[in-house]
Amino acid sequence: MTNSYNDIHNSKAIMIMGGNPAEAHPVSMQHVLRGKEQNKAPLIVVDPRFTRTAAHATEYVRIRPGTDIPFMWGLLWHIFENGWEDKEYIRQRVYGMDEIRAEVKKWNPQEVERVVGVPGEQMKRVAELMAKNRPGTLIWCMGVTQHSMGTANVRALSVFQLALGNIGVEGGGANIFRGHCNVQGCTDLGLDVTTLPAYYGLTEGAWRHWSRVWDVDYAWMQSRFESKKMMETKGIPSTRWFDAVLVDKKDLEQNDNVKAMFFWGHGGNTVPRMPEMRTGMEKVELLVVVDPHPTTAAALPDRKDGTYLLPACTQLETRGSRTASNRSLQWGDQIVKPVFESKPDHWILYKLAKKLGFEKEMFKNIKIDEGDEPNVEDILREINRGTISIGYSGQSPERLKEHMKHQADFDIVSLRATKGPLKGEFYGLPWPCWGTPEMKHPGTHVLYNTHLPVKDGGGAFRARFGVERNGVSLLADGSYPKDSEIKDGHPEFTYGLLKKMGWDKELTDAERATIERIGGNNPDGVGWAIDLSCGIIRVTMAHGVQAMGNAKARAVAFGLPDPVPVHREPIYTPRRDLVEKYPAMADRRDYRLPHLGKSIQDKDFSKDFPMILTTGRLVEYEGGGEETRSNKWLAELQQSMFVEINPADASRLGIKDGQDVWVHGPENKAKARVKALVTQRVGQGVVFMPFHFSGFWQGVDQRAKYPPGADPIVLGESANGVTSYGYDPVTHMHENKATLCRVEAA
Ligand SMILES: Nc1nc2c(c(=O)[nH]1)N[C@H]1C(S)=C(S)[C@@H](COP(=O)(O)OP(=O)(O)OC[C@H]3O[C@@H](n4cnc5c(=O)[nH]c(N)nc54)[C@H](O)[C@@H]3O)O[C@H]1N2
Ligand SMILES: Nc1nc2c(c(=O)[nH]1)N[C@H]1C(S)=C(S)[C@@H](COP(=O)(O)OP(=O)(O)OC[C@H]3O[C@@H](n4cnc5c(=O)[nH]c(N)nc54)[C@H](O)[C@@H]3O)O[C@H]1N2
Ligand SMILES: [Mo]
Repeated sequence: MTNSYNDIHNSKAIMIMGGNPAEAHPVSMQHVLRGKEQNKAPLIVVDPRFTRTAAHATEYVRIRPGTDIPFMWGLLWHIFENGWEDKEYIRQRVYGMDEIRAEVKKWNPQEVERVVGVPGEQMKRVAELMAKNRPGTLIWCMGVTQHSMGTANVRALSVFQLALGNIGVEGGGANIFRGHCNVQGCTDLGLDVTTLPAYYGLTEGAWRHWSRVWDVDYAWMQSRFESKKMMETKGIPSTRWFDAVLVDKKDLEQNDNVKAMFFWGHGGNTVPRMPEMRTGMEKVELLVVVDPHPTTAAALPDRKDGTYLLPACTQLETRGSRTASNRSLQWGDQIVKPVFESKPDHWILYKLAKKLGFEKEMFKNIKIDEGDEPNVEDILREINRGTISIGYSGQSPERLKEHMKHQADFDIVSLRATKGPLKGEFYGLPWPCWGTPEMKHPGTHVLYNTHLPVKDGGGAFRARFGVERNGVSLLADGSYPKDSEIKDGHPEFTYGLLKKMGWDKELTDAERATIERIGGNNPDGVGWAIDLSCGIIRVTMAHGVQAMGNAKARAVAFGLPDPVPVHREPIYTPRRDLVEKYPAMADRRDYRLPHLGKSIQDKDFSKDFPMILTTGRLVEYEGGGEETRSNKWLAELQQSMFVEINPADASRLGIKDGQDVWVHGPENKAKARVKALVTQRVGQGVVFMPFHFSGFWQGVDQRAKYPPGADPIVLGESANGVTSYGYDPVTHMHENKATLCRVEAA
């Protein structure tokens, strides 16, 4: 998220794509409504379903699931035709827009209508609304990302905002509403199997950096792995763990199949292909659930031995920092003592490390408090020491606690403290909060904002991808953060570059000593992001310069599949007429596993499974629903699992509202028995299921399987019992927003 919820108060136009904040982010929705009302901002909602959010829209656009790229290019077609793009912004700050133009040319109004289903007039109206009401924000959520083309989708939406010059300004932004409390913090700190914390990657350099932060020997760290190669190989994402249990060993890029699985705060009914996951759960030798609830792991597989439930307590029963959607941190206090014998996650982790014999290394610089609990302040201090790359380094426990104490001093729109001891700082010190806590950087409310000096929360696009490509400069052209002494683009800073600028003399002796220790025989090569002293950041910032460079944003992401995002039909599509022109990606391998695309799309499933199935959220329940379905007040509000179906489809299939139906999926004889909700909310040919239910399996109640007294109040069939294969080639995010199914009266 480049801006914040609060900053939407500044937006002159608001477009929400594949997000239903009225249900999934009801508090944030209040900020959207403020922006809409105060600025008379058009609110455009792009969704295959007429959602509760769409009910607030000034313009609702119904698209076919899985057609976000052609929709985006269709808008840009009008913008380029009319010269509405921000030409100077593109010239100074964007790389590759001409290649985008060439692709966009193909998406004339006729082709957009054929593929997306939106008439040309509406496309033109929406394009004009966004072009003529600037700055505008583009908000998106899972309707855009949970696709076999998720990464390309996200890039197309970002390109749209770049074309309008909407990135790096208040009221603009690419604002992605995140999911759980602290999901942003989890992503930042290592949940992602492709990287060590703070996006350093998995290279030797990254491991050496973190070994220095953790104060352990790199050689010792390496000895923990089977080989250096495996140490630097991406892991297996939770979307596909059971494939690593089930596939033939020869298809795996690791020694052996997975034999043990930890569900650590994972619902289990939240990944597609549950029939296969169930087999995986039955096949592993060890299954451990670390959760306040027994989860779907209790209800689904038939297994007795080698199964453990470690009772974790919730965030309300422990303390520590959490990171919000807009990159800001808050300090949370313990609200209640852990109930029963449950324990905080870091306690469980410490005990586990102890059993495995590496707790001394793992908790070397973290005090173990009374009751064997690792000190959470020390944990954040360790995070601060290492996460220099994203400026997660300045938010010390002490600073965060001050922010909580002085909440009343912060302005609700600018997020700045306007009075009191924290005057000038942004609430929660949203990252990047550059350098050490002592440097007192105020945090960054709006990313890439050249209107502010770097030391006050300003910035520019980073120079992460080199300085030129095929003879074309990747550096910014005449655009720079306010007060910068370098009035042009520049590469990332190293100690060597600092010397060239003659600024190295401004380092303290201690900072220089740290850099030289890290650099060994090549101190000039030490980059700003591994400089544990943060001296390079401190000195460049004093010159108004951003240490991570000043480059153009890449509209063309060379190095990724489809550097220019192109439309590809979902791998399960009813539109056979489009498959040849817009094929899925060829089968490939990644994340240690085979990855199918084209070979599935080549088979026509649409005769037996003619309806598009999409899935998502209800306001009453959260995620897999184990917690919320166990809450009697919420459980009362949604008592049965259902499928939304259009009245025309329902009448054709002889289905009445409230009646039981079978929803059949295209793989593994998947099926679920649910109630029909006949509604205009979905268009013809599209059905929707919420994914919060569990505890029924293919029509059979599994309640007896839960440990006594631990069964949720409401049980129901899982949508993911029906959803199918499909993974984004970059992230392996699962496709759960566009697959096929067949609905029949039960
Ligand atoms: N009450 C509640 N709130 C939650 C959660 C919860 O479980 N319950 N979960 C939290 C989490 S983890 C997250 S990630 C967020 C998610 O929040 P959202 O992404 O807003 O929620 P979803 O309902 O999954 O999907 C949003 C919309 O995408 C639409 N959609 C489906 N396919 C497409 C498509 O191809 N293109 C487009 N443009 N739209 C499409 C769906 O119709 C749906 O209305 O919510 C968070 N908030
Ligand atoms: N079909 C379909 N599938 C989806 C989606 C969809 O839109 N459609 N959305 C996807 C998305 S965006 C997400 S984020 C995932 C969510 O998938 P999950 O993360 O698997 O779902 P949750 O139910 O939120 O899981 C959280 C679990 O953590 C437990 N828990 C709560 N607090 C704590 C704690 O402090 N410590 C520990 N150890 N456990 C705790 C809860 O009891 C719960 O069992 O689902 C994904 N799956
Ligand atoms: Mo999520």
